[in-house]
Amino acid sequence: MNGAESLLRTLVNGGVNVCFTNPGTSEMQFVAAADRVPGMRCVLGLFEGVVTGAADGYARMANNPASTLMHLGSGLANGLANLHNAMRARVPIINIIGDHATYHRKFDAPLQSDVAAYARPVSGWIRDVATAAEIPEATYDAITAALGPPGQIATLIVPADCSWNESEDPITDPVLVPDFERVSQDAVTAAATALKSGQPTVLLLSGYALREKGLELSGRIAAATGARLLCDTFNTRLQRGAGRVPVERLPYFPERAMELLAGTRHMIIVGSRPPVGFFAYPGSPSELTPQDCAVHVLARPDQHIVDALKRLVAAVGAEKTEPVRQPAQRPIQIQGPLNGDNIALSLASMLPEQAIVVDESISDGFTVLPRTAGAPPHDWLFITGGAIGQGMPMATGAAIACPDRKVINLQADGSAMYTLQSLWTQARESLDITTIIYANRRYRILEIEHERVGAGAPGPKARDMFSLSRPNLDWVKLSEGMGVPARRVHSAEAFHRQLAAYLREPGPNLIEAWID
Ligand SMILES: Cc1ncc(C[n+]2csc(CCOP(=O)(O)OP(=O)(O)O)c2C)c(N)n1
Repeated sequence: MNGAESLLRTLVNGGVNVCFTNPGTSEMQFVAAADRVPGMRCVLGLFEGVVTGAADGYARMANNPASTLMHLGSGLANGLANLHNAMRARVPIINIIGDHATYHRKFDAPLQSDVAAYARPVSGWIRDVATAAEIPEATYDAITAALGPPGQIATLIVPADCSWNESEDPITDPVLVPDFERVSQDAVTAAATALKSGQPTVLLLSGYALREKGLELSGRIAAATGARLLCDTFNTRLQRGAGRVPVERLPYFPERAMELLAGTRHMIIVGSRPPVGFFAYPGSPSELTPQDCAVHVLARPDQHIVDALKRLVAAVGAEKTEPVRQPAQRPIQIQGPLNGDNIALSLASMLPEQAIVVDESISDGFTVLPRTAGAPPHDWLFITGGAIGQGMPMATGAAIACPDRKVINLQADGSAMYTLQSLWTQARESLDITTIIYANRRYRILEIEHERVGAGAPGPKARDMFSLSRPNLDWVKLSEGMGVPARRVHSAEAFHRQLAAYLREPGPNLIEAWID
């Protein structure tokens, strides 16, 4: 068996069953092995940003890593922005990067590059294999490394000769999921003391604290002690909706976040970090925690968050306390201009139970979270690292992880243009995704930021750099050109009707919401 086949079989034996691919010549042995090895679903993406973003979306929903297959340094470099987002989301991914044959590297052929150097900033683990024989063990180690804790990107660089040379048998041992470290009793006691102090206290939640179990425990603590529940602005996965424990999100703009935190005397960090501004602005601080607020770290992201919360529930005597739950609420009247808020209301009125919402709505989505709070239970995926072009790939990966759930991609048009090839993969794989394009035809957030950084009102050149008109993008044609049915709508009523129709049908489909 050659190295590529042993690699593929070790992945499948280790429970890695999906590979998002964009192969080249140095990955041909892997491609050939896919035809011999059952159990690996290979999903082609037509740009590496699609491949890596899809692997992120998959991991968030499957709680298991997908693999990617990319072509040398250039292929990996194309996928880096979404690997950055995935790294910030702390999800597991196994990158398989083909490289030139070991003996070919010294000739500096055109595609020669320092693959490890491209991989380093986003990878928690890298191995550049030197022989075919070491491939099975390196692959097994990559799976273990990716699983964390809490979850990280493992990059395996595979020279072409290591792929085609005779290798060892694939590893069949079960993958040992790493244990998450339990937090110290001191950390639990310090948090409990703060909560019992009677002073204004916030629990800042992230990671697994935002899944149902973590929220339930946090809700008990909050109800028993009067503490407030907050979460980061951009989260890997937030489980929310009617009947679940609601959590307030830290606002994006630092001054709003500081207003929300004003008066807080204790901040208990649960899988998060003390909050900082997304950007710095002239004259405003980077750190958002009030100066007289004590910060207590209950659990770091790599520690056992749910166990820490359980122990904190016990320490504050909240075992029998009922948390406050989100009441069910559906808006009924939607009319007027087509804008972000009306789209939010429409969505809230018909969001299907167990929907997965992939949110890259940027400036038109400011009200969508509060509006949908009382919809039936659903999952919300955010763009975690601020690198735009994540929404469409992430929706693609989430739909592959959860074929029985409706995926709704709230998608700003400028960000959509980075990775719109995702639509083709969605069509080819028959994924049940409804994409809502907020066609405001500009980089609206940058118009806002231009003022906020103190540069004043944008002049003609600046406005031109924020405009997506001249020509306008035709999302119906773009979408249909990649096999995804689409409709353009100009009013809130028409949007509402179209969304209802598309949510009834299996996707993929796309609505271009023309926002004036
Ligand atoms: C990879 C990457 N490139 C560039 C940016 C800078 N950037 C942030 S928002 C934005 C424009 C977003 O426009 P759009 O998606 O249309 O949303 P809108 O602002 O109109 O709501 C840009 C270019 C970024 N965050 N990430």
